Order: sequence, then structure tokens, then C-alpha cells
Amino acid sequence: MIYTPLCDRIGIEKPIFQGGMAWVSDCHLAAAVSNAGGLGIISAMNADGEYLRGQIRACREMTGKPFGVNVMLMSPHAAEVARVILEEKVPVVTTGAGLPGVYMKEWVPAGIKVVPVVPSVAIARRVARDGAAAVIAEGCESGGHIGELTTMVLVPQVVDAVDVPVLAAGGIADGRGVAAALMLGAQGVQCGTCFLTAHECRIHQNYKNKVLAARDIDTQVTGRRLGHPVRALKNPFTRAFGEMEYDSSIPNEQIEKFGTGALRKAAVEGDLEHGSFLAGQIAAMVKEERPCQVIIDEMLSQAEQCLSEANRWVK
Ligand code: TUI
Repeated sequence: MIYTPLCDRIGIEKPIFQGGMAWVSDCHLAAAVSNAGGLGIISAMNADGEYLRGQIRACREMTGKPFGVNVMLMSPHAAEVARVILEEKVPVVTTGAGLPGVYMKEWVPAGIKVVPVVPSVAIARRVARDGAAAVIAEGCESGGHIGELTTMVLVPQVVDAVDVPVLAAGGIADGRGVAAALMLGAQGVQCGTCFLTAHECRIHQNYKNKVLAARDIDTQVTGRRLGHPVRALKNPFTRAFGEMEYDSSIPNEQIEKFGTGALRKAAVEGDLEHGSFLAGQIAAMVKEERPCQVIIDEMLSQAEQCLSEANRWVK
């Protein structure tokens, strides 16, 4: 069994969070991950507070275990969503794509455990000072909105910089990755890409098939010019987006507009041409569709095996 102080702090049996992925992480996926002993997370994405309230209540019908909500801080509804989290007494909140300080002022005193995603040491220090229960150090191997640093480089520096538990995210989809994260000083991991093909994940089958078919070099980062780089599986959409970014005659607003609605087109419609199929570089290692319970249990038993053999080369 792999059990770390993070598990005690969050109230979970297994030190695995499921990433809050827009248009992917709904109450069904979150409940399945929580029922499997990890921390399932509902994405509040760009939706309003009432959408989130419905998801939280539905999740509570499906699991008695703790679960979390992810707040995408660039969402126009972030303030309303933050209030619903308080009203519904959600036990754990993760945040992404920004600084959660203003919301933490209300969440932390209310006893909500706040676990921000951080792309750098400076941001990790800042959220730890603001009362974060833990931080997720997310490397740029991840899918979706990413920072500059890799998981290998970021995690040990964040571990050294803060006194709260650190989860590693970005490029982890099997037990070797979990074992490596623990060796870097993390007390847990957050995984997104490996849950895209979970049985309980309700995205379009075309999305799952794209993940299952992905090779090592099949992701592309777009959006650097707009100040928010995003990693997705290569397709006509990412290629067109990339070309627009290189064309200085095209204004930023036109590029932003081009991307609007693309996450929904991928996850709901399975639109292989116009959708943005967010996934991390580890997609190439996701080869099967399995229940969340199997994904988590196999990852942790492989990690145990790795860790028990970790002194093999120590002479
Ligand atoms: O947030 C994510 N991944 C996401 S959000 C998302 S929706 C979206 N779509 C299009 C453009 C932008 C977002 C899709 N995937 N991961 C967590 C994460 N947080 N990665 C990086 C950060 C981050 C970045 C800057 C956290 C804090 C931060 O603070 C600095 C600042 O200036 O805000």
C-alpha cells in the first residue's frame, strides 16, 4: 500500500487526484475516482454556478467519499463558482490558470482545503503563504494550459520551497511515474490524460480513440502568442491555430475567436477537424479503456513494485 501524509490531510485512501478537465471531468468521472479511493474532481470549467451546484449534488448521490471541484480562474464565472463552493461545503478545491488568493480568503477560514496548481516556485510560495493545504506542481508535459517547466525540474524545487505536501502532475500515467514523483519528494500525483479513456469518462469516443492512437510526438502546444499556451493532440485545428499564430497580420482577437468552443467540439461532438483534444505528452502510454478502479489500483501496485526495487543499483 502507498499511503502518504497527503492522504491524511485530504481524507483519501490513495494519493491520486484526477485532474479537473473542462468538458471532461463531470460528476460521473469524479465519483468513480473517489469511489476507487482517489480524489475525484469536478471541473467548474467556464460554466456558471448553477451548473456546478447540480454537478456537486449529483456527485454526492454517487459517492460518500470526499471529492473536489476545480476552478478555472480565467472563467468569467469564477466568483460565482467560488460562492457555490462555499455554500455547498465542498471539501477540496483545486485551482488552475491563475492566482486563487482572493477566493482563498473565504475558502480557507471555511475549512475548505485549497490545493492550487502551480507552474513555478514563486507561485507555490505565494499560495502556501495564503493557506494552501497542498500544491500541485504541474509540468508542461500536461495537457491543457501549461507553464514553462517540466515536471522533473519543477517538482523537487517546489518540494524544497514549501512546507505543505506537493503533488506532481504532468507526464504521469503509470506506476513508474508515480514512483518517480515520490522520489522527487512529492506525496501524491494528479493525473488527467490517463482518465480520458476511463470507462466512467463520458467524452465522445472519437476523443478516446485519438488518445489511444497517440504516439510520443503527437501533441502540439498552441496559444503562446496569446499568453496562454495549451497542449492538445495534433489535428487540423491545432495546425490551423499554429499557422495563424505565426501570421503577424492576423490580430489576437481573431485567433482567440477561432479557439472559442473548440473544447466542447472535441469532448461532446467528437469533431476531429475543429475540436481541441487536450491531452498530455503521456497520451502515447494510454493504451486501454479501463474502469477508474483498475487504472488507480494498477498504477499504485506498479509503483509499489518500482519502489521496492528502487535500491537495486545501490551497491
Ligand atoms: O489550468 C490548467 N489547465 C487548463 S485550464 C484550461 S481552459 C483554458 N482554455 C484555453 C485557454 C486557457 C485555459 C485548459 N487546461 N492547468 C493548471 C495550470 N495552472 N497550468 C498553469 C497554471 C497556472 C498558470 C499561471 C497557475 C497559476 C498561474 O499564475 C500566474 C498568473 O499570472 O496568473
